Amino acid sequence: MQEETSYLSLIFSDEDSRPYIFAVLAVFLLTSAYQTSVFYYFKSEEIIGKYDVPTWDVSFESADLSEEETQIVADGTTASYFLDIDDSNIMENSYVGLLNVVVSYEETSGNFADPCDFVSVNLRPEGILAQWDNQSNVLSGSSDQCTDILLFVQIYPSFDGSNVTVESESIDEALAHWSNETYGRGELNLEVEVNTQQRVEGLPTQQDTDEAVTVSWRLTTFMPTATQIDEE
Ligand SMILES: [Ca+2]
Repeated sequence: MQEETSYLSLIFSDEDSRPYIFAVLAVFLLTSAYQTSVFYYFKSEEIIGKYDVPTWDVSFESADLSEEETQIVADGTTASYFLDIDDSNIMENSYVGLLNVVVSYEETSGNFADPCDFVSVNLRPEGILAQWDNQSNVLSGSSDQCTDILLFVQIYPSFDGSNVTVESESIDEALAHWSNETYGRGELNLEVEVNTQQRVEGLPTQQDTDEAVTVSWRLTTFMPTATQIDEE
């Protein structure tokens, strides 16, 4: 250390070598300044590029709307069950995502060993704007075992409750795809047909003339929110 200091002071004190040293220093400083500016130029380009279109995490707060209706459906007839969906049952800033329906019944004739009736259901693909052609839909079904019949309709395009990532300039733009009120508003019509089955046909004591069928509608609505994802 002592040697180095004396060596440097020797150089600096040498009048002849001073200009040379300053020239080398100047070149060094200029070079590093250039490199720094180049680095920051491209780096800033990269930063601007990254934040040019922000990325958003869109999440959904779901709320289920349930309605239940029981009708006594006579043998050999079809009954209609209706579900009205409008501003009175959809919360503000909420949209209609999915519909699940459970149709249930049991043997209620009271007759000994009376087999379950044959119940078939059909949700008419009309009345509301929905993804009626979606492959996940189950619009009809039947049972003769007193088991539940499950139906499903995809109403809002690509909504399944999971978060999605979108790139857009603003929060409004990020939510634009998830803010369409026209989906799911209107009236649905589920047709339920009952055909009773009896243990012994024609016996007055074994008459089974109707069945109580319960339709449970469960409508999944959602409220979307978007949060900007800050990338490091
Ligand atoms: Ca029966």
